[in-house]
Amino acid sequence: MFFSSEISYKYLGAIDSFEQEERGLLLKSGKAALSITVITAGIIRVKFAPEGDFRPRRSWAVTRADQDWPAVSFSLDEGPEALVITTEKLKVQVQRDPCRLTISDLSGQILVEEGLKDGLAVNSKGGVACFKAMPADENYYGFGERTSLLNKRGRRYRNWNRDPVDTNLDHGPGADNLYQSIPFFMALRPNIGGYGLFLNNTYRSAFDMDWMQEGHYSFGAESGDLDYYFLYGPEPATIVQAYTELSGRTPLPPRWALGYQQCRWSYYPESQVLDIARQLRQRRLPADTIVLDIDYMDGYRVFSWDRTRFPDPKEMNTELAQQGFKVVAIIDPGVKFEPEGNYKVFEEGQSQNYFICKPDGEIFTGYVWPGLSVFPDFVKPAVREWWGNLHKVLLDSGVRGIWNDMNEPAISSTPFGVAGIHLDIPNEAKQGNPEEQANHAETHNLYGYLESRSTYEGLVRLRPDERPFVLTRSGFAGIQRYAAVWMGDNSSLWEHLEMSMPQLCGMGLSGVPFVGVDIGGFWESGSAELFARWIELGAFYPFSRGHSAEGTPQKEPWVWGEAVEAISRKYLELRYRLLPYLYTLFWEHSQNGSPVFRSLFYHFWEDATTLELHDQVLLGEGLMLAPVYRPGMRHRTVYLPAGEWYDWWSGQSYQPSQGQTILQAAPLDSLPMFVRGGTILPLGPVMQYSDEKPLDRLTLEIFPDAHGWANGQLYEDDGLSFAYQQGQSCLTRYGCRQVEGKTYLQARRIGPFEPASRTIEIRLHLPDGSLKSSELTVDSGDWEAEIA
Ligand code: MIG
Repeated sequence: MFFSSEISYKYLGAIDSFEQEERGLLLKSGKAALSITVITAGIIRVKFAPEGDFRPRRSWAVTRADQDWPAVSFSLDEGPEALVITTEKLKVQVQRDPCRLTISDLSGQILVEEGLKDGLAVNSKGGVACFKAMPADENYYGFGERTSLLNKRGRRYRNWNRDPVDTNLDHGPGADNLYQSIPFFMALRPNIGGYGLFLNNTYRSAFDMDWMQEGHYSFGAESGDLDYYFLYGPEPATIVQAYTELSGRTPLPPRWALGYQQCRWSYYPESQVLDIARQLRQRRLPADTIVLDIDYMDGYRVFSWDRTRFPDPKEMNTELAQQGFKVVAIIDPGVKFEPEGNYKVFEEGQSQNYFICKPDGEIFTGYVWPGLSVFPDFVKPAVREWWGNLHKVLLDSGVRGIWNDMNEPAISSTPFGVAGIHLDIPNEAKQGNPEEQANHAETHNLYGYLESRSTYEGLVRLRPDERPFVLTRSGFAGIQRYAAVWMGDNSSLWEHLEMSMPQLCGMGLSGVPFVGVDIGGFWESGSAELFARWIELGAFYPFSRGHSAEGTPQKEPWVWGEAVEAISRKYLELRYRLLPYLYTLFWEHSQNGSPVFRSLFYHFWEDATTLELHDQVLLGEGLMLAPVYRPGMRHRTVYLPAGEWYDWWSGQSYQPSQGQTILQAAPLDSLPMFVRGGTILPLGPVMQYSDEKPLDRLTLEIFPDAHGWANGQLYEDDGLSFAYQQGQSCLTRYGCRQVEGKTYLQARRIGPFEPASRTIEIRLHLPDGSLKSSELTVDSGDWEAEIA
């Protein structure tokens, strides 16, 4: 481990005694305790406490409690050399002397084993760590929010949330920890598949994926138990499904949040906000959201409006709503320290003891946008409730969603603008209710997570009929339950456009589907060509938002000239046409944890070429994007895994029997896109905003596989309320079959929700490049048609 060179390791040695428990084994070695818990046939939890006492489960825990999982059967075999637990999927062997854990599948294939021959090693400095063997052909993915390419073998990463303030450099491929910590990764080997590993520890922790090239990887934390879950695949989808059963999934967002969002630091005063909205509509650039950055506030006081810049927020928001816009406003956690100022948020929080105090009991202060500020302790349930309720002012004025920034938290030792250093809340500062005895060291990584939880829960309380939209910069494992996440302050650099693919795919593999990066880049200047390429890809980000920094040139889609504006329109229109598909993918995530934006290996891991492929992505299972991310390039190679693929633009089909690389023309207005044979994509009409009108015309784009078959599905509900949780939704499955030279298309709907009446346009793409289209004037839910 690389926290400190002073750390040495000791080995656990022999097991002295053990007891069988309801879900597994409790073992003792000297004073140390080790427990092995069978969570499901494919999920094993390993906990190790060097001093023998396991930490109590925390009230804010990001994972499901052991007893909340259904009962599971396993057998225990007590051999002279080893104890062996066998589940329906796995064998967990615990060697007695020295203690070594080996997990294999039922065929005997070893999946993971200790990395040191002397067995389980533990950090001797109060921290915990362990080492695992690293097969030469194993690759590692996920790790939450990271820069660089897909595969993290050979890298080492800390988990400690921070705002990387040296922006460009800190966002480069060598960057270490950023705003989010998700101590989860997936290990994958060609032909064998793999497993996920979640380190369930909120302290500062790290993964060292064999930086020293010694043939093992290690992970550990500065304090707390060594507590990890092994999640068996073998395929990526099963691993992500298991991990999101453990850490939770993203509930359906309001459908409008999947529309394009337009942001800048900052749009103000009111006239500028209205002008941006007007431009979007006049230029027919589809968009749902205008985002207000920090300058809408009065002196950066959270939950206030600057009444000079925004004399009547409610009127402005109503006017925007009439044009179909939803307003999202930023909220930072730092509350202006204003003992004399008559500032209600500060006064209430201080009188209730809601702000974090230093170990000596004095209130902790540091500088952020409002000047000297104090920081709510979101670990306390009462603080979360209070903070959540504060959003009433914003909701009352018509704000629809909340953007949580600076919540690592980012704090400076000096006023902004004066050179200073980043200030961390002291590790020993107490947090949470006294009985939990938590401190900042244990809860630092949860600051943004718990702020987002507070916001999410507050919005549900204040507006029980509307799903919240919360966006956050910082988070921890499980953040997907409460918020969408953007990757912070990138730059208008080609490298950052490229990196967005593996970065967002890594988040999806880490359980977080609703992700995006600032389209066009936040810092730096950029160029028309870069913006064009960026919006081509960004129009497909699950969270699709254009944003730019104060002091940089304007970066809206129309500032780059007519050609780029037309490209922006083309791709934003395509996003809006694809909303039925995109929304269905979010529903799929809520069912099985699958990412929306997927690396190719998610479905094609058995094809080893995909294991390093970072520059092509899948939107769902059916649609593959191969963007251009270098200046001057008008072609690119595209890797097509074995199967059938259709060029989205030309209809040309490819049937590689093994993976094949093609050279694809990609003029400036073209993002190479391919649809996998066997797919039916549901598309709607172009709209200027997501709820402009009901889906009155549904287009089914059918791309048959080699047998002439294809499948697709469409999930629908009211897009806004929680009625879907009471069953008010419907799922329509479409199946295309070829029988004796004839092609039939069938629709079957389940669920009581009734979509608006509509016509159906059927477009059957054939392998010879031809297209057969027909129309169905009434969509009755269940139907069957022959495609002539
Ligand atoms: O100190 O609110 O990442 O998106 O525009 C900078 C101003 C604070 C950082 C966010 C960025 C936002 C900016 N914020």
